[in-house]
Order: sequence, then structure tokens, then C-alpha cells
Amino acid sequence: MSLTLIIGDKTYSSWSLRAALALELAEAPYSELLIPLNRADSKARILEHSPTGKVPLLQTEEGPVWDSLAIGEYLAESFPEAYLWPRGEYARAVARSVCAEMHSGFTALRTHMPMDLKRDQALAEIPAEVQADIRRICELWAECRANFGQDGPFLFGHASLADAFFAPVAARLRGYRVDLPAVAAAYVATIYHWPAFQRWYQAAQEEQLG
Ligand SMILES: N[C@@H](CCC(=O)N[C@@H](CS)C(=O)NCC(=O)O)C(=O)O
Repeated sequence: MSLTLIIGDKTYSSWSLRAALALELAEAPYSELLIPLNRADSKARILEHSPTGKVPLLQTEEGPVWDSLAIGEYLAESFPEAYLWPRGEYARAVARSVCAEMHSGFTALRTHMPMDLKRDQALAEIPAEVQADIRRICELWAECRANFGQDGPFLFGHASLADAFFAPVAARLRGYRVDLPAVAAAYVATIYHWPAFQRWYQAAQEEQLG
């Protein structure tokens, strides 16, 4: 199977990171095409591949898949032996729920704390709506860890798409130096110890930005 993942800057592109982690979970060989964002020609270059003008996009032998959640589902179906979703119907339903919640929510966090893997500095003040997002995220992580996390340190024990979706959130919380309850702090550490995340993070540190 020939797969190409089209991504934005590794430092900034949180949605691209999710798709790359999904590919790592699937252990699927793929090539990468990086289109730097926020440049005069970024939109035009992305539009050559993606109908939405956004990244990530996974180019498959059958055609493009142009959304991170759809990419995750496509890989879960294409590589069933990799168990990108947790085992157990209810665990899978909860994992899909938390991914969907991330995919369509936490707008305040995304607006006020954009992912920047080179950042190590707190905001002067965390707006109330961002604090509410962070509270909900910590609650959600604690529930997943307590109810499904027996077999490992990830949200559902073993690494799954839920971790791919929340890794950029963990990176924001660390990069903006947010104080966290113990369970959430331990989960952020788990993400930073995840070799798949470390590879992307390291590449981001070496990335030359325009
Ligand atoms: N819902 C999309 C969101 C994709 C998205 O917003 N990507 C951002 C980069 S992280 C982008 O392409 N921005 C460029 C632009 O909007 O011009 C997904 O899950 O893949």
C-alpha cells in the first residue's frame, strides 16, 4: 500500500501531528510531503492536493483522505491488526467520543494556546474559557485513565487514536507551562515519552521556520 501524508510545519500543525501519530500506530510505511504554512504560496500549494486547502491529507492508492479523523478511521480499517482503537465495544465508543470531542471542541484552548513545539513559556493570564477547556480535558483524561487505563500509561492503556488526538493538547499544556492535577501531569509525561511523539518533536526542534 502506497501512502503519502501531506502535512504542515511540525512545530505548528497540530492536526498533521495527529495523522502522523495514527500512521505510526498503524506501523504503516509512508512518505511525507511538508508544505510550510503561513507563507504566500501555502494555500495554493495545499490546494494542489486538498479540496479544503487544509492539511493533513493522506494520499492513498484509491484517492485522498482529507481530515485527521477520517485518516484515523481509514488506517484503523486498513490495519486492523494494529488496534488503533481500543479493544472492547464500550472502550471504543468512549475513545471515539473523546476524539470527536477534541475534533469539534476546545476552541478556546486552540485559539489562545496554538500548538508551538518550540515554546516553553506561560501565558501572562489564562482566559476563563481556556481554563474551562483545560478543566474538561483533565476530567476526561482522568476518567479514561481510571476506567480503561489498566494495561498501560495511555488513555486506554495501550496507545490508541485517542492519544494521537490528545498529544497536541499535551504539548500545548507543557509548552504553555500549565499547572495540572497529578493524573493529567502524568499523562503529559506519557506523551513526551512516546517514541512516535518524540520523533515528531525532535524534527520540530530542528525545523527551520520561514
Ligand atoms: N478538521 C481538519 C482540520 C485541519 C486544519 O485546520 N489544518 C490546519 C493546519 S493544523 C490548516 O491546514 N491550516 C491552513 C489553512 O487553514 O490555510 C482535520 O481534522 O484534518
